[in-house]
Amino acid sequence: MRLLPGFLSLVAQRHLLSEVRHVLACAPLYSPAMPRSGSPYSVRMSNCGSLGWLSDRSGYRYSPTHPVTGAPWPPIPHPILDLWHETTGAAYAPEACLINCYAPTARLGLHRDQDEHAKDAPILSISLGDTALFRLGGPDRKSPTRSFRLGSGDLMVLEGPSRHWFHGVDRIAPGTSQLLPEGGRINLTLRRVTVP
Ligand code: MD6
Ligand code: FE
Repeated sequence: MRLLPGFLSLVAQRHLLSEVRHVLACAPLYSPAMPRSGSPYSVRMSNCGSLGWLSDRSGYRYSPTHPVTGAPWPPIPHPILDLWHETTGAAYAPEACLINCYAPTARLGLHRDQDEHAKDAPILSISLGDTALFRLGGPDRKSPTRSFRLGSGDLMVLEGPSRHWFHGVDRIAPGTSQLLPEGGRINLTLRRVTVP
């Protein structure tokens, strides 16, 4: 895992946020459901890119279209693609950019990202807004974990073995950033889905 704290200046964060808002105007946030139980996540989601990650009663999958509007996902904005190439060093582009939107009380349970065919490709995470208490474990659900803060403008690259480690968001620290007027946090995770 590679943490890049404070990688984005405030100006860069504002610019990225406005790109994300444009994406969300076209691909609105929705409340996904967990497989089997159908219980809602506390996090609202959307995507951009040729493929978007979805969760519903029937499971997890990548889809070229929005589950509510049926429209193709909007493209990944260029400044976000530039960050991918700059931080991962990958020559290939990501296909999916998942947008996770946390209200002040939202959290995300311990999970692994394992729905991608490109098992060796890195994942880039971009945090905007209130600080998250992020938990990173290891290869097994029972592996020891540690937690650290992801603040607005922090980037994290999961690569090598850490690409397959368990992780989650324990909580959001309200009022730690002024970036989002409504409060809360937006996280972008960029992934390669098909083998490059
Ligand atoms: C989040 N992030 O930070 C959730 N997954 O809101 C993730 O689930 C994640 O940060 C894979 C790689 C990096 C991540
Ligand atoms: Fe994840």
